[in-house]
Formats: sequence, structure tokens, C-alpha cells
Amino acid sequence: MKRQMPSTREIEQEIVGRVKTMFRKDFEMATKEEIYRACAEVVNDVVIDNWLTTQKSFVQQDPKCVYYMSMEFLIGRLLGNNMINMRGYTEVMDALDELGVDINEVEDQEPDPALGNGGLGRLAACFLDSLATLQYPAYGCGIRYHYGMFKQKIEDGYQQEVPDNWLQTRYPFELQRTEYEFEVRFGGWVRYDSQPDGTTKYIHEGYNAVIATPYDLPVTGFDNGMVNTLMIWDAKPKEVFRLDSFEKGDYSRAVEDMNLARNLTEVLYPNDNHIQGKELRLKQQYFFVSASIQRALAKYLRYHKDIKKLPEKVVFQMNDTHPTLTVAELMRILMDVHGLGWDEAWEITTHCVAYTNHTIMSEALEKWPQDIFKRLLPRVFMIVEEINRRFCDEIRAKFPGDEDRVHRMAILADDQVKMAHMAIAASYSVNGVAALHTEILKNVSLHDFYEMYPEKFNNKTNGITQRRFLMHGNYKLSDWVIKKIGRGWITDLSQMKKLESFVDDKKSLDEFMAIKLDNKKRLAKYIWEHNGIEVDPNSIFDVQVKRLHEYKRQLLNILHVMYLYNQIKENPEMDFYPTTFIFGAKASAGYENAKLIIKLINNVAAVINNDKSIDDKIKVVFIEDYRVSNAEWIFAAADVSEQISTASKEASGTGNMKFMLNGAVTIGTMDGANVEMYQELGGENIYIFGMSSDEVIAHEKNNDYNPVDVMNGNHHIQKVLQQLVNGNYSIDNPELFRPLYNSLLNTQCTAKADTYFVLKDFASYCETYEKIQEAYKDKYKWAKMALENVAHVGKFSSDRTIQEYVDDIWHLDKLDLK
Ligand code: GPK
Repeated sequence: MKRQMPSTREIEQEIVGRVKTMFRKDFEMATKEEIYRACAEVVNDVVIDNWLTTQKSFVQQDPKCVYYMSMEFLIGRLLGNNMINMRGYTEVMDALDELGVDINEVEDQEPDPALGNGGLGRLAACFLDSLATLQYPAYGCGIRYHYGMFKQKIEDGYQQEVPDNWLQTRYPFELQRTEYEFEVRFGGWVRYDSQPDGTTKYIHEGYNAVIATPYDLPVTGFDNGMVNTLMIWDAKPKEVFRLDSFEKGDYSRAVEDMNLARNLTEVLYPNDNHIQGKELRLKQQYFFVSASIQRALAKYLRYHKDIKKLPEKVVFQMNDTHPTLTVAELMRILMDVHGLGWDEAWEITTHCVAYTNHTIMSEALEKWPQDIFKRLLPRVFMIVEEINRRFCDEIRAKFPGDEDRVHRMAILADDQVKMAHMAIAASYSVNGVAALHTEILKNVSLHDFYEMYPEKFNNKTNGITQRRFLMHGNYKLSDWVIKKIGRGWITDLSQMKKLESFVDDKKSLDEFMAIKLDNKKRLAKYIWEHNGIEVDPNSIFDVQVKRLHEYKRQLLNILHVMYLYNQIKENPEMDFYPTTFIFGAKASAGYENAKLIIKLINNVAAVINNDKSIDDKIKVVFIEDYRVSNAEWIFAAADVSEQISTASKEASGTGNMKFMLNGAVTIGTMDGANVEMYQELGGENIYIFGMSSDEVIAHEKNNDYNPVDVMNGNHHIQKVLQQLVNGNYSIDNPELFRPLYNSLLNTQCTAKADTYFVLKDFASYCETYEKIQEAYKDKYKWAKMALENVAHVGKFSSDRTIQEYVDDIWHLDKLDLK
């Protein structure tokens, strides 16, 4: 039976009681952190009962499970989320209120588990939320990084990376499970042992070993008693090595094992859409993949004898190519541990693995040097060689005589192991994350593979969870929507369309915009407290928050701000609705241009914000340390959502959907899921500009784009570009932004210039932006547009996405929790 949260009265008593037993303190003496820990345990108590019940149903019903394999789970804070899903948020808030404590301050004590970089990691977290809410049996499988995504400090306009020691104090939502530990082996060599029956045994020797220990985190469903599990793996040395022991033994191996275990799960690689190719990263991949498969198989074999029927109960979804070793490791275990032959093992593997592609950016394609791979994973490498051999034969059989094609598609080529190729060769499903992205995969990036296996390719447009990004992040709007259309949308977002009946009702629009204003005030306060910048909640809040990447074109946005500033300076009487341009973005630590763009934004902010002559018409704010917890408030406060990537480059985007859910109007390109937002909304309620993906792809193919021509034809662009290098925004060092200038024009050398067509789309962006300015001046027109966005957001729930994965790929049954 589902256990509910207790009443406000009882919660109040429990919190006081927990504070006493946990900290030997009267409530009045407790710190905010102690109160947070007490609250966490009050909620955990309910969660754990439901977790137990869910586990019992698992055992009784023996359902098929999806194992969502991901290097990243950007789950964000759990206290608020779990209170909402247990239907106890208001009760806890009221209880704390009775005790004279603000729930926001309590929630603020929780570290933000940042075990991911950006969209890909957050998507994994939204998927877990939807799986539990839809009652599907699922495990998340990932890594317990001791240091997650770095914290960002802005000093003198520059990004500084500060380590995020989120495990410094005990994290109250994890459960160490030593009973599910497994060994993972690296290095060494393979010995061949001929068996009397003529077969060969492969024996892995001379390896270094670590023990993988899982920590289980509860993943709560909304109001259904379902609690799934996210297992994140940590490493420890196989034997605790004692420096004071003089026993004989392999001293140096013991030291190696210990160092291996120490480094393995230490830190998340902070790259988004870009691969660094470090050996430690490959180790991390193998580590969590091997441990997760071992746990999945152990669970299966507890209740089943026939390993050949594994696909009936288990599916591994590979979140990008990072967990592609799942293919070879599953083969290894089936053959070397369970004694299956190649064909039997391949039959099982290819019915158990599916792959999701998240980008067409070539820098993100994982390719490992064969020598590193072979040294680190000698037995796995042998298996990859055999997969490759058979795969190449298959290509030859289908396309006789086309050796070029074999070379292009091979898993092993150019001294590299091409992980995407292996993922596609073995998976029974290959999906993109938005309709346009999947079409580009089929027709361009993965065209060879599509010709070989058209039946494998399918689209699953991304989605987001409305529980976190509306109910938690924007409870005022959430309550308002409940008042207007009831509660159905919480688990069926398509019901938002019922809001259609209010889009012409002025009273409703007034209420709706009053909530937006409240949220803007909340953000303005946050900005004041964290950035010391005063912003006017009555100005337009124009927001671009996402990872800093050249293809996402934050540079286009800030150049446009520079242009607007010039316009206002030149025509002080110009009719311009005061606008606050808000940015938030982390740049990968080694990504020079990205870091320079952050500096540029901050320098532009410093100049414009301090120019009294423009009457506060423009303010520019760079929000430090953009992360899940402040994102929730930022989306809630946005009027305009900037989704301005170069068409074809943003696989889907998910921030775009979070803004839409919170009633912001999008200015964007026809890229990723923006295209589908446009289809849902109609042209009236979204502002589209710039080149189409076909145009971009054609220019790339023909190599016929010259940004200098564009500049020469547009004096606004000329002026803005001059200001990039004339000291306007860097008096002390006019050359500071030269690298950005060069990346756009590159008059010096022959390298490609303006790879992401910033200048090409500039004029179209400016023109379209003027329409936004016009529209905002008409209060009801704007309110209607914003509400239309909420009303048409239904498609973009991750509940819809997950249901499609279940129907088309995973074929799971809902767990019965009665
Ligand atoms: C894609 F390849 C990658 C990556 O390394 N990191 C990452 O966050 C994103 N992504 C895409 O860039 C987004 O367009 C997409 O919405 C998101 O993955 C989830 O699919």
C-alpha cells in the first residue's frame, strides 16, 4: 500500500523530534542545515516504505526492466522534489511555517547533486522521474562522482572553476549497498586455454581490480507510491592495503589498485558536446558499465535459469555513446562467464541494447585510440575486433565491392575504436532526440548506417518533467493552473490545452501576468543578492541559459545587445521597451572561446549597466553558477526565451520546453525541438528567424559562406565588430576580444571563419527582435501569446517521451502497486 505523508501537525512534531534525536538540540537552537537534515529524514521515512513496497511488487510481478545507462544524471535537489511527489510539499511548508522557518531556506541547504553537464544529464533525470510516475520498472545506472560539475565563480568578469565537494557532509538521500558489490578489472593480458572439446577459453590475467560499490538513490513517482532506483557506482580498492604490513605479496600491484580506485570516480569531465579522449574517462565508462551489467544479470539470475531469455526481462538504453562498452562487456560476460558461444551471445546482446544519439557535432563523437583501449581492456578489445570483423563482412554482403563504405563504417579504423559505430551495429534501436535531428541523422550524419539498417532508426522527441519545472519551480503558476483546469495536467500535460478557454479573458490574463511579475521579483531579488545588480521587474526579462558553446550562439545574443545599445545611444528618443538581458552558462574549463564569451558578456554588462545616459533601458546580467536549482526560478521569471543555435546543430534542446511551460515566448531558429514547438504553437506565438538547417547544411557542403561579405554589406555589424576590438568593452586591453573577432572573420589566416553563421543570421535576428519589442508593448497581446505557450506545451512532457520509448523500444509493463 502506498504510504502518504503525515499531516502538517504530525510533520511539525516529527521535525522537532528528529532535530532532538539527530542533533540533541531543541528546535529553537537548530541551524538551517540541521532542520534540512531533519526534514530529509521525515520525507525519507515515507519514501523508504514506498521503496520497499515497490521492491516487493518487483519480486512478485517479475517485470521487464529498463536499465538507463548514463555517465550523467543531473538530478538536482531531491528534498523539494520528493516532498512534491509524496504530495507533502504544502504540509511541510506549513509545518515549517508554524515553526517560524522559511521552506526555501531549508531547501537551500541541500547541495545540488550536479552529476552531469547539461541537457543530456538533465534529460536522464527527467526520464527517471517520468518512468517512476508512469509506474515503469527502471534503474538508472551511473557514477558517484565525488566532484560533480564545478561551481562557477565570476571574478573580474572571468569564469573561475571551483570544485564542487557535494559529498563533504553526508548526503541524506543515498544508501550504500555493499551487498551488491562487484569486481571490475583493468589492464593485464589474455591467456588462451584450449579445452578438450576443441573450444578455447580466454583467461584474463595480470589485471588491476577495483571493487564497485553501488549507492542507491530513490526515484519517486508522483503520488503513486512507486519508487525506482538510481544506482551510482563508487570504487574502492579490492584489498585495503596496509602500508605497515610487510607480508609478501604484490606490493606494487596493490599500490596500483589503490590508486586506480582513488581516481576512478573522483571527478566528472566538464565537457558538453565535446570529448576530451582521456584514458581515465574510458576507465570510468568501463567501470560503471561493467558493474551495472553485473548487477542486472545477478538480479535476473536470482529468479531465472535461462540466460538466453534475458531480452524478455532486461533492456539497456545507452544514453549517447558513453556507455557503448555495454555491448562488448555483455558479450564478454555471456561468453566468458556463462559459457555461451558467439552467436548465442550476440543474439542476446542485440536484443538487449538500444542507443540514443544526442548530437551531430563531430567533436562529440567518441573515438578511442586502439592502443589505449587494448592496453586497458585487452579481453574486451578482442571482442570488439570480432564484432568489427563480422560487421564489416555484413557491410560487404549488403554493399558488395564498396570498400570505401566499409572503411567509413568500420568500428576499428584509422587506429581508433569508433564507439557510435559499435553502438549502431549492436543496437536494435537507434534514436535521435527531435524530429529534425533524427532526419539529419538518417540523411546526413549517419546516412551510411541508415542505408544499412533503416528499420533501426526512430525518433523520440525529448521532454521535461512538469513536476519539477512547474510545480516546484513555479508553484504560483502551478496553483493558478490547478484553479483553472484542475490537476489532470500533473500527470497528463496535454490537458494544458484546456487553458485555451482563458486566452481571451482579460481577468485571467491579468492574474497570469501578475504571477509572472511575482516570479520576476523573486529573480530580481536573487540577482540583487548574488550579483549586486538592480534590475527592474517591469522590464522584459530576456533569458539565455544553457551551456556556453559556440553553436548555441551566446555571441550572437551579446553582439545584438551591443547593437541595441548603439541604437539607443544614437537615437535617445527611440521607442524601446526596457529590457533585462539575462545570461547563465558554464564553459568547459579548457574551452578558450567559450570563456572569452563569458568575459565579453560581463564586460558589456559593466559598460551598459553603468551608462546613465540610456535611462536603464538595457540591463545585462550574467547569473553566476547556473545550475538546476536556480534554473527553476529563472524559467519561472522569463518573458523571452532565447533558443538561437545555428540550425541543425542543437539536437533538441530541453531548456526551450522549460521556458514554454513557464509562459515565456521563444525567439529561435528552426532547430531541434524548436521546430516542433513551432508546429504545436502556430507561427503567431513564436518568433522564428535565421537560416534553415537545409541552408546551413548546403553552405557547409559547398563551402561558400563568406562572413566578410556579410559584414561589408551591413554597417551595424561593422560597427559592432569594430567595438569588439577597439577597446570599447575592454579599455585596458583592446586586443582582449580579438580571438572572437577572428573567429568570426578570420582575415589573418585561411582557417574557417564564423563556423556557426553568427553574422549570416544577425540581420534576421535583429529584425525579428523588433517584433518582440512591439508585441510586448501590447500587454494583452503578449499575455495571450505567453499563455498560448503554456496551453500548447503538452507534447513536451517527458511522460510523453517515455511512453513512446516504452511502446516502441522497451516494451515494459506498468508495475501494479496495489
Ligand atoms: C548532447 F552530445 C551531447 C552532449 O555531450 N551533451 C548534451 O547535453 C544535449 N547534449 C544536446 O546538445 C541537446 O540538444 C539535447 O536536448 C540534450 O542533449 C538531450 O538530448
